[in-house]
Amino acid sequence: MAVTKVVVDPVTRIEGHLRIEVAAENGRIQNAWATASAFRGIELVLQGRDPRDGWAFAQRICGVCTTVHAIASIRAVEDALDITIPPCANLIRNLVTGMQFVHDHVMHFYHLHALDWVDVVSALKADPEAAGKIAASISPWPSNSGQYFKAVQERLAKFAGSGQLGIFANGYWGHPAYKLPPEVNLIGVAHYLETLDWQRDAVRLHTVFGGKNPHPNFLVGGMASAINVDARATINGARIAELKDIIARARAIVEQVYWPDLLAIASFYPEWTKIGGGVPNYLCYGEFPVDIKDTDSYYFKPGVVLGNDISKAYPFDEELVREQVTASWYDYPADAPAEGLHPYKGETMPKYTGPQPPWEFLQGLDKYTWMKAPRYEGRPMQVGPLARIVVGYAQGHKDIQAIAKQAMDTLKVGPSALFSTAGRTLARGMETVLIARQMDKWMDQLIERIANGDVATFTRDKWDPSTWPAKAQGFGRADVPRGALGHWVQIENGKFTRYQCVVPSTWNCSPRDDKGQTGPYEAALMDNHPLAKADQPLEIIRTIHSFDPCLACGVHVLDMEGNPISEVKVQ
Ligand code: NFE
Ligand code: MG
Repeated sequence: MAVTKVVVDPVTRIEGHLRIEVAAENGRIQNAWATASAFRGIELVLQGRDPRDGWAFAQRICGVCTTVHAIASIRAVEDALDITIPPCANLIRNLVTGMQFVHDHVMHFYHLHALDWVDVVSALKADPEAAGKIAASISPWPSNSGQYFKAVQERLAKFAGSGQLGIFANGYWGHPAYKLPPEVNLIGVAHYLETLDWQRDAVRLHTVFGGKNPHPNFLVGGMASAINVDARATINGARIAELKDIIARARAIVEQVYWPDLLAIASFYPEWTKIGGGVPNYLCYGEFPVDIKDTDSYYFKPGVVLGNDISKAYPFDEELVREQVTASWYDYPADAPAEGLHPYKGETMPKYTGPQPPWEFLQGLDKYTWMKAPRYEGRPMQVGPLARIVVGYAQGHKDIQAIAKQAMDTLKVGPSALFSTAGRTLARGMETVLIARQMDKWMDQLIERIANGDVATFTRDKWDPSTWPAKAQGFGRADVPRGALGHWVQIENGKFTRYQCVVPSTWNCSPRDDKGQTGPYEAALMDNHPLAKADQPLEIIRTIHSFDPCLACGVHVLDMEGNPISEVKVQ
C-alpha cells in the first residue's frame, strides 16, 4: 500500500504554532516530524536587564502558563544571589503555582482535549435522564440531574439548529474513533460549559495574591502580597475566607467533576492505554518546596526514570542537561560539541534555513524546527504530568501510588498502561487531584502562621545590587503544568549576561538529535499509532493533545508575518 503523507498545520486547541507531519502505511504511522513554526526571542530580550526585573519579561514567554516563567526566573536569581525567602512567601508561591496547575489542567482537559474523545453532535441524541443517572453514579456533584442535562442538551440543540456550533464547530464529529455513548458525550459537553464558567473563580486566587491574572506579580526575595488581618487593602480576614472558599470550590470541581469524568471517559478507550507511549525516559525537576534548597522537602521530588522501568528512580543532576541544534534553525559556536551545550554555555543564535519539508529529511542532518533539542545524558526525555507520576511512583510516593492504583483498578490495567496516550491524560488528572488537596493544606499552614504573628512575605536581604558578587550564576528550577522547566542565568555587575530557558514543550516537542533520536511527540506518534482516515487525523490530535503542547513556551517572537494557515492540509 502506498505511503500516505499527512500534514496537520496548525494543530489547534493548543498554544502556539505547531505543524505535525506524518507518513502512514496500512493505517499505521511509520514516521513523524514535529515543527515549531514561529521564532521567539525572549532569552535575547533579557540580556542586559536588571535581574530583579527579569521575571516580568520572562513571564511574557507565555499567556497560558502565566505564572511559571516568573517563578523560574526569581528562583534562578535567588539561587545566584543566595537569597532565602520567608516561609509565608513560599506558601503563597505554592498556592499561586498550585492554582496555575489546577486551572490549566482542568481547562486543558475540557477545552483543549476532551473533544478528541467526546462527540458533541452525538450528545444531541442522549437521554438526559439516563445521563443524570450515570453522572450521579460516579459523583456527588450537585448538578448531576436529568433536568440539568436536559437544559444543556436544549442549549446545544439551539446552537446546532441555527447551523452554528460556535465553539464546537470544525470537529471530526461522527468519526469512527469516537466510542462514547451519547449520554457520556452529553456529560462531557455539560462539564465543558460548566468548567468554562468556573475558571474565572479559580484565577481570583491569583488576583488576591498577585494583583491580577493573567500574569500575576512576583518578587525576587518573596511575594508582593502584604498580610495584615486588620487592614483593608491587604490580605486580611475577609480575603483569607474568600481564598479558602475558592480553594474548596476548585477542589470540588477537580474531585467531583474532572476526575470522575476522566475515569469514565477513559474506560471507553482501553486501546489508548497501548498506543502512543514513545520515549521511555522521564524527567522531573521537582516542585512545591518547603525549602527550595532541600529537595527532600518538595511535594514532587526530582528524579529520573529510564526505559519505562518504574522499579528504580535515579537522582536528577542539572549538570547533565544539554541542548542541541542539529535539526533546529539555530547556529552554535564552531567549537560546540556534538552532544550540545549546557545552558550555562547555551547560545540563542537564530538561523532560519527552511522551509525544508521534513519529508525530505535525510539522516538527521536537515533543520526543520524552531525547537532546540534538550537531552539528559544524551537521552530524549518526556516531561510533564506523566513524568511526575512515573517518577513519584518509582520513588514510592504514597499519594501518587494511591491515586494511580485507583485509576488502574477502575480501568483494570497495570502500571504499563501509564506509558501511553491515555496514560499521559490520566496522569494529568491524578496530579490535579493531589495538588488541589495540597492547596487546602498550604492555605491552612498560611493561616496558622498568620495567627501566630508571622506575616513576613519579603526579605530585603540582597535587594541592593551593591551587596551582590561581581559575578554569579543560578539555576531556577520548577516543575510546571507541562513539565520540567529550567531558567539558567548568569549575572555580571548587576545585569544578566546570559539567560537560557529550557522549557517543558522544548523537551517534549524536541526534534531529532545528532544520533537521529526522535523527540517525545515524534516518538509517541511512531509507537503503535493508528490513523484510520488520512483526511480526518483525529488520532494524531489525541496523542499530540495528550502532551498539552505550548509552542510559545517551547521556542520562547511572534509570527510577525501573520501568515494565513489552513486547518488541516492533506497531501
Ligand atoms: Ni506556555 Fe509552559 C507550561 C512552560 S510549556 S505553557 O506549563 O514553561 O512548555
Ligand atoms: Mg531556550
